[in-house]
Amino acid sequence: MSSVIEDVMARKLFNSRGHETIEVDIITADGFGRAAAPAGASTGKAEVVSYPKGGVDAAIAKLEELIAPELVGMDAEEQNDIDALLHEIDETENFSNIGGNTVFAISVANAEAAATSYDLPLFQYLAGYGGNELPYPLGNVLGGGKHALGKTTDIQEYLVIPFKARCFSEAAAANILVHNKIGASLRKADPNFTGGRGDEGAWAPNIENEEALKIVAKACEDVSSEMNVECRPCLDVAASSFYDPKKGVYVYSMEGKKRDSGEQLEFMLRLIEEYNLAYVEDPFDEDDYESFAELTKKVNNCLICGDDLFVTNSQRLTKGIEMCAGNSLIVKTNQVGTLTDAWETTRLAKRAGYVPVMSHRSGETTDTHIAHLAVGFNCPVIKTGVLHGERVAKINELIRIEETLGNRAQMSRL
Ligand code: 2PG
Ligand code: MG
Repeated sequence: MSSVIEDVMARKLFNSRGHETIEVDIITADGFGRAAAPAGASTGKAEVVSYPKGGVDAAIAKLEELIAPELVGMDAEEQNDIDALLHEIDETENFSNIGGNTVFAISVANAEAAATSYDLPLFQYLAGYGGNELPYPLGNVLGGGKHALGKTTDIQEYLVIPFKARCFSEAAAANILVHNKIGASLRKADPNFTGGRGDEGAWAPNIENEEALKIVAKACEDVSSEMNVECRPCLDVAASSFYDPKKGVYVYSMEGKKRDSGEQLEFMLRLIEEYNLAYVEDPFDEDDYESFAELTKKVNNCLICGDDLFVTNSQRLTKGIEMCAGNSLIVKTNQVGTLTDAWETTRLAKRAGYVPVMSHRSGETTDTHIAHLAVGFNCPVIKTGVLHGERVAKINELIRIEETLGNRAQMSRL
């Protein structure tokens, strides 16, 4: 069996928003890997640059001219060396020369090519024999912000996590039931609701922020008793997207209200306590480590997660750990570029007791690698949508992984 790289190819595809994206194929002597890059809409400003000037076409040209000739002949098993080479070829701090999404697609396709060279599924190749824990699915059920059009919630995502689910497929079914019940409640509350959804398949109603949370919390409660699980509501506030840095306020347009940092902290605390939230992502602006630390200190039994705050970047996470800002982080490999970088940040998080949450992006393809990365990196939670084909693709892949593991499979310990 040989994992020596024989060919590297790239093509232009479309993502779930109809935007262009890059897909890479890597062929080894005995294996094959293929990965397509996702795209964010509410991106953190410290993320790497997705594409060089000229977009996907320029990225493909650079891959063909600069990268592929270097990769051919290398061993796909040497993931660290390959990822280091990508940094070297790029020569910038933020992959602005060859593009973070080019790097992402190469890095992930390479890992898969190495795995298949040895007839292993990617999750098992990444984790060795230890990868037998399935993550809890954190599913987006309602929202707005930058992921929907028109008048809808300022808070970007209302999500559900089904604790105490006995297996992954039961967890997925619980999230779908919560999504369905919310749809029914929204139709009851507003007969004019046409069933509109945002980028990730979550309902996008014209409703005030706390009203929405009430509906989500009630659906969680109902499903918890019907299915004998413990569904808890969660939020991705994506607060940077409605923060006005000049005035230092969060602008809640649905309520016509503005909140300064102190008021935002009080508001978040109240929502966490009143609705028993299990998880709150990006409750403050992406540079406000202090408020993250304040909130983390005050909560009990709630994950305070940094997405735009950390952007899967080990330096930003190190600062967060030093300041005790948050207790969880989002892992989106294309925020940082390579698999090796994402793995290093995940390991750093674990050592510091932060819970890593493997995550999709709002613009996706049917690529299912995050399902494998969640299990392979041993992330206790995966954030992916509940409905829409490109979201369900990840959920279905986890159901297959659960089947592959057979009676070794267990839900993660969180
Ligand atoms: C987020 C993500 C995914 P985007 O903010 O967490 O839900 O959105 O991919 O637009 O950054
Ligand atoms: Mg987020």
